[in-house]
Amino acid sequence: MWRATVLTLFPEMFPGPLGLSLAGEALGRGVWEIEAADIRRHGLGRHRAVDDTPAGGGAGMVMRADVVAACLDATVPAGDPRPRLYMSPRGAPLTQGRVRSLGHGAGVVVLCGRYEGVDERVVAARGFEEVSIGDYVLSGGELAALVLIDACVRLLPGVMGAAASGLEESFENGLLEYPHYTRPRQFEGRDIPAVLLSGDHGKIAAWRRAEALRLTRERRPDLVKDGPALV
Ligand code: 6GU
Repeated sequence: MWRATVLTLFPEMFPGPLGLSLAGEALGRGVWEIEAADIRRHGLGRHRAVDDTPAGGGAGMVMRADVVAACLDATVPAGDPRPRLYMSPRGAPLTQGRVRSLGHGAGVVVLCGRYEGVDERVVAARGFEEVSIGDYVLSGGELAALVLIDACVRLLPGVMGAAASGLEESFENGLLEYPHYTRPRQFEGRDIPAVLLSGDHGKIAAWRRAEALRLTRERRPDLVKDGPALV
């Protein structure tokens, strides 16, 4: 079974939203599982301290290498084949390709740090790879971990309603998705594009491809190989 182990100071955040809807139903059916390990349980002293002031000075606190290592070593057996990911805005950007490859594996071990970060030595010593979910800063890695796990879980067999529906969406074909419409036929004076009501499946497919390309050129020229949109 695909398994996510999350090391966090806020274990109550898991499964959180992943306990609802398609991911939550699949969790209940045993398609995947999630375990949140409380780093605080490995904290030091009467106050279970998990962080300390940065070497070299400066603002904020840094999570201690010994505490994070103790939590990992007590939670994840040596030889566990799952990749170890440290959620951090400094990390390599998460892509749909990486998500697909993580979804095909045994699962993930995810370390959530506070923004000031985790002592670099435990990241190196325990083989964590830094991963970011975008160019903005979150107050902790937990929301980023939920994003990463959601993206993986929806690709597992038996999670999405229609087996194919995970594959045609944005990024799986390198383009943004075409626009969707449903009833009513007219909404506040706006019609559904006539081609979608024509019953001509060849024309519908061609329209959708053209719209996907148009939207991608407009919004994400970086995704289109033949260069940015002409103005
Ligand atoms: Cl992965 N973690 C945090 N704390 N902030 C982020 C992020 C990750 N990705 C973007 N911002």
